[in-house]
Amino acid sequence: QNLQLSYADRAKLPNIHPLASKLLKIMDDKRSNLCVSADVTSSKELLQLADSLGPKICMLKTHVDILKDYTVAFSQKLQALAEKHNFLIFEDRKFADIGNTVKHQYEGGLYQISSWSHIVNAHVVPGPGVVAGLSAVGKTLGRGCLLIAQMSSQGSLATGEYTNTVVRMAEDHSDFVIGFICVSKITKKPEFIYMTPGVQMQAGGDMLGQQYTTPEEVIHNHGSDVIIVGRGVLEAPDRLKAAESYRKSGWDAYTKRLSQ
Ligand code: BMP
Repeated sequence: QNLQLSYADRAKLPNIHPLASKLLKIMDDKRSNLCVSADVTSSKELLQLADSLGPKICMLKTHVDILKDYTVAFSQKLQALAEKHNFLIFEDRKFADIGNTVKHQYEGGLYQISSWSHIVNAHVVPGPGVVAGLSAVGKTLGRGCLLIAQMSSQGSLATGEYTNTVVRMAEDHSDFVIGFICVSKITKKPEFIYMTPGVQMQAGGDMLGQQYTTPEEVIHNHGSDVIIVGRGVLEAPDRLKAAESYRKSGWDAYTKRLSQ
């Protein structure tokens, strides 16, 4: 399963996508496999989060369509903070339409996501056209895409043969697809990045179907690469302290995995 290969070694693999390589280098440099999910509704608060938690994270995940006050200036400030603190931006847009429509949704509209987000993701329910459409916009910009192979929520339909098909689709588009949203490492390929949401310090869930696993379980037992944490950090009394404790848990689980 290649679970002992380090992030730094994987960054140097001959067939790795440049953006995946960049992410793995950031993770190694900052000793962080933490992606904070900045699910707040004010752009000012989001920028404050990015600036204060920036040193602790390898990636910041956004839901730009929940902001009540999005502006182009906001996206420029977010990009500047990503440069300043050396993290990647992942807009969790979950594209899921025919290729021609997602092309417009990715490039245009109010948000012009392709102009500021390093990484986006997609459901492959429509078939490979959704990836081809996104790739037509993102590939020349050096962007990358994660395919949603599994979900953290209760009753998810993304299981079994569906998940296997997602993996094949990623392999067919490895010039643009850099990895997966998944619950565990679902292929043997060390070139892909495995990212897992539904993470808190204590297993459990919320009232709307979310299910939580711990950083140790995700990184050490399930072989995933990146923990995605929203409310575990956002609802903590001290967000910086919480981010540091998730960073440390995720990193400790990774070093434990390496030394096995
Ligand atoms: P929280 O840690 O607060 O439960 O937030 C999880 C975040 O990850 C949310 O932004 C959600 O949209 C996203 N997410 C998820 O929870 N499960 C998935 O399977 C895929 C997701 O993108």
